[in-house]
Amino acid sequence: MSTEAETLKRQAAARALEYVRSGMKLGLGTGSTAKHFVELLAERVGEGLEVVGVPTSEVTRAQAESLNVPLGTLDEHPVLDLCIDGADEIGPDLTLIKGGGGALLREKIVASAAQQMIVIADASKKVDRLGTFPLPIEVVDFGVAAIRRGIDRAARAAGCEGLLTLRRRPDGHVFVTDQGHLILDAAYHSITDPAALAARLSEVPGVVEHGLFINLASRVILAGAGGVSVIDR
Ligand code: ABF
Repeated sequence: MSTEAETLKRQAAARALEYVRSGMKLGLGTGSTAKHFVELLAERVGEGLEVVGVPTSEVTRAQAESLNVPLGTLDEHPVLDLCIDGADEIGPDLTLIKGGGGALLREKIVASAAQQMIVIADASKKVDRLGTFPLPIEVVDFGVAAIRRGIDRAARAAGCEGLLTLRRRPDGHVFVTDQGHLILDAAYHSITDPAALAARLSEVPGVVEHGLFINLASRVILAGAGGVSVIDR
C-alpha cells in the first residue's frame, strides 16, 4: 500500500476521532484504516480521554492493549455509542462489503450493537455498485461442499453467479477466523440487489455470516486527493 493511501486512511481516521467523546463505549474495527484510528485514539487516551473499546478482532485487541486503550467485552457493554471501522467497498445507501480482513462476524455483531457506525476509508473504496471486491462469506467447518452448493443456489436466486474460493493464509494453510470458521470469497463482480443477496445467503444452512452490511453504516468518512468528505445516510 502506497504512502499516499496510508496518509488518506489516517486522515479519515483522524476525522472520525472528532465524533468521540469522553465516556463513550466504542466498537474498534479491524484493518489498516481502523489501525490508524486505534493509534490516534490511544494518543487521546494518553491525554486523558476516557473511553472503553470493544475490539472486533484479536488483532485489534492486541494492538489496543499494547497502546493502553481500555478495553471491555460486548457482554459487559452490550450497547455501544459508536463503532468505527473500515470497509472493502462502500456502495449506494452506504451499503458495504466487509470481511477482507476476515473479521466480518465480530465486526457485524459489534456494529449492530452500536448506536452509530462510522466507516472510515480512502476514497478508492467508494463504488457505484458493489461486487468488484469478492464478497467474504463465513461458513462452518462441516459439509463445505454442500454449503457451497447452497450458496450458489441462493446467489443465483438473487441474480449473482461467481466462483467461491476457500480463503487461505499466505503460508498456504486454510484461513480460520477468530470464531473458528472458514471463509469463502465469492467473485460475483456485480451485486445488483445487495439486500436480496444478503437475505438469500442468510438462509443457507452453514453460512454463519456474510460481508454485506446493509443499513448499518450511518456515516462514511472518505479521504481523497481533494480532501476529507463526510457522507450521511
Ligand atoms: C475491516 O478491514 C474489514 O471489514 C475490511 O475487510 C477491511 C478494510 O481494510 P483496510 O482498512 O485495510 O482497507 O474493516
